[in-house]
Amino acid sequence: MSSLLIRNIGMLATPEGAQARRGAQQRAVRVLENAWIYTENGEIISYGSGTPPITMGDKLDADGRLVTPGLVDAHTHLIFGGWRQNELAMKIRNVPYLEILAAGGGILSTVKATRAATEEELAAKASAALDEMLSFGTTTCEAKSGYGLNKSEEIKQLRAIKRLNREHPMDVVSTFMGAHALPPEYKDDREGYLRLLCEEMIPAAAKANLARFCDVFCETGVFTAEESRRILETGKEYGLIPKIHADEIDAIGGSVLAGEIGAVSAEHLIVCPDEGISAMAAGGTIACLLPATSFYLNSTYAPARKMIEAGVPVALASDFNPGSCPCLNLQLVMNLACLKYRMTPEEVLTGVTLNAAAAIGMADRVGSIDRAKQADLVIWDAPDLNYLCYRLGSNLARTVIKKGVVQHG
Ligand code: IZC
Ligand code: ZN
Repeated sequence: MSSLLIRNIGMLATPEGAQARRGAQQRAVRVLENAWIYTENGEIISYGSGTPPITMGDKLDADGRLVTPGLVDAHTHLIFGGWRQNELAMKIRNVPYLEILAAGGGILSTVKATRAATEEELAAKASAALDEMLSFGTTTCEAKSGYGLNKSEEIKQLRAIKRLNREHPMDVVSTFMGAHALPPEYKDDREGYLRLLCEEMIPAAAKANLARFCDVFCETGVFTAEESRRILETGKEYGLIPKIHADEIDAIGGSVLAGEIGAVSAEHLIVCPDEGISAMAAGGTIACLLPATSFYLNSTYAPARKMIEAGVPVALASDFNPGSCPCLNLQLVMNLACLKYRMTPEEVLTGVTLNAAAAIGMADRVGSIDRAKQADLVIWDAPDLNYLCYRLGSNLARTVIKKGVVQHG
């Protein structure tokens, strides 16, 4: 049996429970001072404040620092070939994201580079990204396919995700996103690609047990709300839980659809209309917000306060991808959520832990410091939660613990 006692914790801060927290509950974070946590075999056994009643096992002195649950990154496009630094000059000249895509760049340039790579190469590259994420305090993440855009290439990406989940300490949750763009081969045959998605790609991904979720890029020039509904309903038939990229650039009905079909989460929501917020509140959909993408696209920011006030649980994620957000650092996402969304540090902590875990079906195992949850923990170079959200541009993750084992620090 392996055990670990973390003692001398200056502040322990965690949301509570195994479900997404909404409204005022999102900021109801449990805070203990002068605390300790005891773990065995990768699970949290007990925690409290004052002198720990346990003396056995390995010990770690937090030296008066802040400890939180490991961060959960609920939205990444982790698996891809190449990068897109050649698009920076266009971005500086204000060429819009959708214009770069329509000209065959953007996602489609990453599709080319991803198709040219082997499963092993994709996994090796993503493994380095996972190492970096761990070093910033992320202990669980989601990863999407979506740069293959045909059956075998999407399966190749999903298999790379499965391999990483097995071989890397990070828990990696898999999402099928064959509906990320129309592939060049189907440029003049939308119906042909929709049929390929619904009749071959979704069934293949689901039957091989390679994905838990199905996601669609519902956007002008990509997939309409009606097409998105068809794809996500098909996914549901095969047991894939719906997610949707909605209202990132244009509001074309994605958030309303998310609520209507009971999507577990809707992503981006930068220009989400009021009716989308009501639909998500009614449908129990989590708003998965990606403020580093707003920053990187030079766009506006999602109406997070309105969402919290309407009772929509807000999760926060990186959106790590080679185009609109080449960023792996959730600490930066936390800064931006405070400053641009006007979320409090307590709301932000719930957004990057428990609500993010709920958005990827992991809230029963990770996302809070609770008995019987995984011992995924971060000791921060910070005395309290305010400090963690206030410092900008440093990596404050001092010790990162995954399933009771120190992985970084
Ligand atoms: O590669 O541009 N928004 N999909 C939807 C992305 C960004 C990823 C990309
Ligand atoms: Zn995305």
